[in-house]
Amino acid sequence: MRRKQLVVPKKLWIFFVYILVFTFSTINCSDNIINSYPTDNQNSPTAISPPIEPYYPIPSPSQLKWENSKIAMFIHFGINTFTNKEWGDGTDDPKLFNPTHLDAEQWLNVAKEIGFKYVILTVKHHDGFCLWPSKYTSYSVASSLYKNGNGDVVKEFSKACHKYGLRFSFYLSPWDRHEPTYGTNKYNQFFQNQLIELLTNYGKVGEIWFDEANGDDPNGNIQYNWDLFFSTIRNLQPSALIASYGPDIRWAGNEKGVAPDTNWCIQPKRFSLQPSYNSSRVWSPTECDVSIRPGWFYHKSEDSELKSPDSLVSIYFASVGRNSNLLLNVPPNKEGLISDIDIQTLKTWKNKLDIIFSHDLFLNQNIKSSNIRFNFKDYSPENCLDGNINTFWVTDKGIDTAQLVISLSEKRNINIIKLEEAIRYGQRIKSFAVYGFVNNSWVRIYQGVTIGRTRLIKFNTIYTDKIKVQIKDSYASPTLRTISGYYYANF
Ligand code: FUL
Repeated sequence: MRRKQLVVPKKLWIFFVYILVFTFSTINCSDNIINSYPTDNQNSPTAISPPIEPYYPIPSPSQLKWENSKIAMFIHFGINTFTNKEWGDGTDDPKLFNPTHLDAEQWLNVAKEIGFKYVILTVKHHDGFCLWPSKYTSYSVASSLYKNGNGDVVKEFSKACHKYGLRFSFYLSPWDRHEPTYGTNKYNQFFQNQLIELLTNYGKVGEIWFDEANGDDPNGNIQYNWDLFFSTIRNLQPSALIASYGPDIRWAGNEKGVAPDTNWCIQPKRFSLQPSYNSSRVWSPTECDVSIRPGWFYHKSEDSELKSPDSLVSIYFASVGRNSNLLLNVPPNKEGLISDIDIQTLKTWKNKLDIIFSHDLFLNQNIKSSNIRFNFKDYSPENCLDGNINTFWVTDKGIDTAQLVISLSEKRNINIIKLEEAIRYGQRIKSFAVYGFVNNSWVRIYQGVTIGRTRLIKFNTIYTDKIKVQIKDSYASPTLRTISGYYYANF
């Protein structure tokens, strides 16, 4: 009897090869995935695309969520609000603290409306006055006239944060000009006790901001037990991020809201708690703090000196647009409310940003790239133009340069381009340029080093239907999740 020969149809062969590629790429990544964050293609459109190998270090899930927040509100409020000072010396009478109409929901309402994703309150500034009734000092709301000493501003604030779905975060000054033990070893225990109160009584914490400022100790002789503080936070609030002086978020280095033009999240390891993946480098994104007013605390005399909405737009470009988060301070007044003038300024600023970014000229236009990982749709350049930050383009392994050309259905005025890497796989691009096709030739609009979560490029208006993004060099196959183009006439 003649045996029937098994004929495997071509489609089935392709399927076998696909399964093989998938299996090998998974095995290949497994080394890296040990001790790392889950970074495979969990958010990709289909579950079977081979995972992308991370380029370490990469953001933790909390850092990633934080970076995608982009903007946050800082709230400086305390005894200084009532003494008209910026730095109290710790001797002001706590009875001076008496906001007559304090309404944390008003603060959160404003924050929500503007689009801030987390809010950081100064629960204790350098003067040592606590906005919560700490058991460890009498220098707090408990000794004030506010609610006859029965108030707890941190409770009201945290409740409002949880209610409005914005991450409850706080600034706690290590420098304490009131506490008698300050400067001795005992102070570490005092600070630790206060930290535990804040970490255990107010629900989930998003970010904790430690300020390095100390006017009484300019050479930094005071020793804080940072290891103790950091490990306490990790134990009690594992997803909270420690910022400014801390392992998770880096201060941008000034109080003007401006990040360095070249801004890497990849940084030398500084704290033992930072996961470094067997290398000396860690993931450390920047946060740019700045106040809407000249001072950090409310002063009536500054009501006419608010930053203009236009200058806040420039600050947005110089912070968010340079791979950083923007932390904008809006201080409540003596009544305990954010003043109308601040709200109006914020609203006009938001309105301007909405107008600038409302119409993405590249959305779902035509795009071609010189390379696509496995030629898979899940990794195709169309993902950069789909308005979805979870989909992205990536090249084949070993391909570190590439070019992408966007063709618009018609010529347009363009003066802003937004680029974003899929940073959950690391910050990979280290040199890039952008060109516009004008008068039959490619004109260079911009060239730079880092992109990261967001790079905003502002340039003199060009009228074109073709834009080219050239990735000149990368640490690993480059990824991009967003390429957007805009036109704003009123710069
Ligand atoms: C500084 C402080 O001294 C200022 O008062 C303010 O809190 C700012 C955010 O940080 O170091």
